[in-house]
Amino acid sequence: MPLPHLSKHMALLKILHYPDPRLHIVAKPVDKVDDHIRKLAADMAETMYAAPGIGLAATQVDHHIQLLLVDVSENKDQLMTFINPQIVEADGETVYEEGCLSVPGIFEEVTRAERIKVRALNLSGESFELEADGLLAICIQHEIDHLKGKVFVEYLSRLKQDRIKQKLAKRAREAM
Ligand code: K1U
Ligand code: ZN
Repeated sequence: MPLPHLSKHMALLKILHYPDPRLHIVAKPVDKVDDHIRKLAADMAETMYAAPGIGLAATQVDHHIQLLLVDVSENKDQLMTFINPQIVEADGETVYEEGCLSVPGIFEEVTRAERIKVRALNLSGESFELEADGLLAICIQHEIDHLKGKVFVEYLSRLKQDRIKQKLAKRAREAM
C-alpha cells in the first residue's frame, strides 16, 4: 500500500548506545528504494534533528541497511540522504574532535581524509556523485563507518576505549 503523506507519520526512533553489539553489524545494500526506505529516512531525519545531530546512520537505529543522512548546515535546511554510499576518491588528512549520538558526551580527535568524492543513490533511487570537504566530508566518513559496523572510538587507543566504556557504564548505573 502506498504511504500517502510520509511526513505526517514520522516517528522518533531509539538510538543504540555504545557498546551495544548491534552497532557492529555490517549493513546490507538497499536493493530497491521504495516507500519503506523513504519512511525510514523520514523517521531518521526527525530523530537526527531532535537529538540534535548533524548525521545519522541506519545502523544507529537498529536498521542494518546502507542508508545515512547528514545535515551540517547552520539552519538545518540542507538534509542529504545517501543510499548505498561509496567513497570513490579520497585525499588529504584532517583532524577533528568528533562526537557521536551513540556515544553521548564523548568527544575525541579522529584523523580522516580531508576531501572525498562519494557516489550514492538518492531517495528517488537515482545515482549521484558529490565532492565534499570540511565538516561535511568528516560527517559522511563517520556515517559510512557506522554502516560498516565501526564506531569512531575504535580509532582511539585500547586504554581510551576502556575508559570511555567505564564512563558510559557508570553513567548508565547512575541513571537507574
Ligand atoms: O553519527 C552520529 O552519531 C552523529 C554525529 C555526527 C558527527 C559529529 C561530529 C563529527 C563527525 C560526525 C553527531 O551529530 S554528534 C552531535 C554533534 O556533533 C552536533 C550536534 C548539534 C550541533 C552541532 C553538532
Ligand atoms: Zn556516530
